[in-house]
Amino acid sequence: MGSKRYTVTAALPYANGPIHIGHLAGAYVPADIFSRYLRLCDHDVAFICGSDEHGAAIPIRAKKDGISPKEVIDKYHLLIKKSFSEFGISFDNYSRTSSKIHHQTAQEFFKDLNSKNIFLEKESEQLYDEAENQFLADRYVVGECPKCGFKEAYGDQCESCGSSLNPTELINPKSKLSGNKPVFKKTKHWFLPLNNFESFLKKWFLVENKDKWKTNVFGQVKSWINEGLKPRAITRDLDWGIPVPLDDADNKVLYVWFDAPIGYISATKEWALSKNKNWEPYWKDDKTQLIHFIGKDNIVFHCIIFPSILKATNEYILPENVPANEFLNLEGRKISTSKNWAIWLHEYLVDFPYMQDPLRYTLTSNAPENKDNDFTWKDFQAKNNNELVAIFGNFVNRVVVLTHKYYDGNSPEFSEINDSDKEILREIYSFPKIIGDLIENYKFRDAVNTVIDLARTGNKYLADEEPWKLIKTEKSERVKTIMNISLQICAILGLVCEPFMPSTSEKLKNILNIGTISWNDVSLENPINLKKINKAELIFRKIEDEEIERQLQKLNEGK
Ligand code: B3M
Ligand code: ZN
Repeated sequence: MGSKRYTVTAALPYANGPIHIGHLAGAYVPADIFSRYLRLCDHDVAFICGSDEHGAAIPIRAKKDGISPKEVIDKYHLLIKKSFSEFGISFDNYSRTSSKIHHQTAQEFFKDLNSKNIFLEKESEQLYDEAENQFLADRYVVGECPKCGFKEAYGDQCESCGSSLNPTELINPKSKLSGNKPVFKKTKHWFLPLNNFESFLKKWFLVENKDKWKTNVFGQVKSWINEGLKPRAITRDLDWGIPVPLDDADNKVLYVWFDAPIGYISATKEWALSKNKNWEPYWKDDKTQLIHFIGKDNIVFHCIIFPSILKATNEYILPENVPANEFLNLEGRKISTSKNWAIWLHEYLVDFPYMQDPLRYTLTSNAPENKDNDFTWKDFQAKNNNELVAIFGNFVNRVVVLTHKYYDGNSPEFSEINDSDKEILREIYSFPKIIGDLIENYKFRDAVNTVIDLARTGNKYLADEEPWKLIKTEKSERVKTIMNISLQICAILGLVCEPFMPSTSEKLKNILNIGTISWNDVSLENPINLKKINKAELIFRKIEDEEIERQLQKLNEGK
């Protein structure tokens, strides 16, 4: 089919620390489910991500660790890339913004918009740290939020109320470098006059596509637009970042939030180059669907600022959707890197080898789709033991073991079929469509819970039909029908669990001796026919209390 082209992006993580479960639940797991599903529908997909290596976060981290910014990004880029790949996040390209292709792409964007007179060039008084001889933008300065009073708000954003700020709006600002009170000093910057984009944004976001956005996304953007949009500086006085490509811009770099989203484009170019493809349709063909997966703190950048930049080029497409998630808490508390209150992906992968899928499953079935949600280790254990092991794994295991016992592993042919069989067949073949529709509507929780419902349906069918009793009677012929249908349920499970639990799907398909199946090729009219199946193998294992206690202890001790 290959009917549609999709460019799917997941927020570029800052290369100043490892990935934790909050990141995974917010953007990467849903983006991966979505991309894997689209590929199974034979669509043309570019699933794009990479490390965000600019911005104040990097040099601040470097200073803290006593290493260079370059050492910081190299260390974390590799760690993040490796852990994503081990976790089964199926990026087509995981790039980085320190790459040459990205510097060039971001500079060309700036030059293009500058030549179109989109920007405003303005001198203004900015905060300056005299001891460090440095202007204080973004994360270099903290102070009281003028909106909510939070004491540790950053120069660009208050993490407590989510407001976007200018450093000069902070009450009692303090330099992050020296701790000193900054002075004002004049400097020139380039601004994106968001006020000029107000009518475009109102029409495009608030009217034309009104019903497409998730309510949490719509609400945030609407209140932003209605508060009135102001010009926003897109350059910085910093020595870490992409140089502003103009002669009169010495020692100035592009604002990290100007260059980072362009990173999606550079990463697409890099990928296309490696595949001998043309990158442009992925960003310029209006039949392409561009979808940004992000956490809620990135909403304004993806729904207001980046679309304004794209619009200003007059060439690029706008996002079809931005299905942002809310936050995931951990054991009732906000995840915090500095307090080490987190579950780090690279550590999880060591502590729970070959157990990617139970974490992917838990993060999805408990995803913070519409409101903040809580991850607890007990819940993780319960979901694994009571749902994956007891429902999904148990069903598959019973079917495979019985098929070997009764038919030497051959999927039995059957001749008779009754009304309840017909009913169950109709039901099970409706699952791919139902689950696919939920995924297409970004309802990943409902989608994965429906996968478990299919396994439940299978268990109920077996329990109702009791083939283990019939096999000993004159009705043993009927067992062929029951086992054949049960095997078909297993095969559909192998297909529909793939986006959520790719390793499980692979194991299951190996047991059933089937290859890749296209999502839309499976139907009542075109049922899956199995032949000889392989021996049962464990697809899920129970998680013991001690394993959970060890993790809780590790968390509470801060390691
Ligand atoms: N680097 C991630 C964050 O805010 C930020 C996203 C960039 S997406 C273009 O945590
Ligand atoms: Zn605030």
